[in-house]
Amino acid sequence: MASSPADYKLSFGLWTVGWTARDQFGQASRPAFEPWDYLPKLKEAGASGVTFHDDDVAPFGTDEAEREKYFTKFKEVAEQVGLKIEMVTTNTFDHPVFKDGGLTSNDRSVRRFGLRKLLRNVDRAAEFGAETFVMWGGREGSEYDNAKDLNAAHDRYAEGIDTIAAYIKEKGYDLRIALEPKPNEPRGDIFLPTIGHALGLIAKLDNGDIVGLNPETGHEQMAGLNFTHGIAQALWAGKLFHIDLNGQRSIKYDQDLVFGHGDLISAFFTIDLLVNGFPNGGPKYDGWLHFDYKPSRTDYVEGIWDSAAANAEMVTLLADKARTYRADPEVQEAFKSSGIFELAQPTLAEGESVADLLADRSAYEDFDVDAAAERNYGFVKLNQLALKHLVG
Ligand code: GLT
Ligand code: MN
Ligand code: MN
Ligand code: MN
Repeated sequence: MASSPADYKLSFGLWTVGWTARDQFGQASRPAFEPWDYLPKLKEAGASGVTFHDDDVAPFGTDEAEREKYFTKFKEVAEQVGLKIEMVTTNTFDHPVFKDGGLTSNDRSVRRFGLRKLLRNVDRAAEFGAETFVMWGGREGSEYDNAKDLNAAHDRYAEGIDTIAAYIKEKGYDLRIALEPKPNEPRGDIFLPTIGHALGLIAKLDNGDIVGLNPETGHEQMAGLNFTHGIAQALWAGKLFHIDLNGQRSIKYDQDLVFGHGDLISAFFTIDLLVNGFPNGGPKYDGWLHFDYKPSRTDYVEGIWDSAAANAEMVTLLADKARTYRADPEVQEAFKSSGIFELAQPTLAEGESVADLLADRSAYEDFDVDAAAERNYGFVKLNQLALKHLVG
């Protein structure tokens, strides 16, 4: 039976449907509405969760009393509509004060201001019951390699994240941090450009146990990388805390298309992994499927809701196909002959030592390399089966 959006934990950033389509070359092509005005339609589009930056709800610089009114109203409407605020993130990129970064600016007073803005929003996230606190450091980086002491920059980035993580623990908040990598745009080069770079930094943190990742489809693809492989490594490391699904066509500016409207085959395997898990079991994602896309500038208000619904529909369509693909006996047979299950078998036998391996003549001296080289792995056949399920 066909699944429906209600079968998944789908959520949207308020800044996605709320984007008025102002870009580098042109003014807004759509009107802006009040933050809470988007919520009923998001629900209708298939969402059960919503996320926001502090400044999406109350504009930067709004005075304290006014600010609280905005947040109270937003929370009230979200509750009425039945949308969970599952993640909260902080805008440390829009205001020109952050032009050289929020946590890695060369200007120490800016870093202290950035940290305060982030900590204030951690309190908000906890108050609103969010599970995840996303940190996308879009302005952390440079255009010129001599613009920063790169060692100090990494020290400051780690210091900032560790300070926030320690604060979460000290307050006893049930909240985890998810770092979002991106290779470039708006900075010429952004720190933590890929999933792998972020995992490397997390491993050095004092409070890295509550720090993981929020990978975005298009951001890895902007770097020419394989998104499914990336989230697989994050899962393997126990660090896939959240995910930003969208579409991107090759290495170019950040397109933020509807999920599946970029590399469709990759989107299929992404959903296959997220919904079905690894073929041999192992860590499985059970978090939110969060869309971080932009309704195209050529669409007007109606198009916001067409595209929001398209994201949700892509997940249901791909998930249904991924399930029948896995359940297909022919696919399972192909998995078997391609060695998919064999890979789960440890290379050394249980209790076998390196000395045992070295003494095993069948592993080397008597190993028939020519016969092994003639193995037909059948990966093309297997892939064709997947594509038959995808387009069939
Ligand atoms: C911004 C960015 C996104 C991030 C958001 C979270 S902000 O829109 O382009 O990829 O997920 O800060
Ligand atoms: Mn993006
Ligand atoms: Mn994103
Ligand atoms: Mn984006």
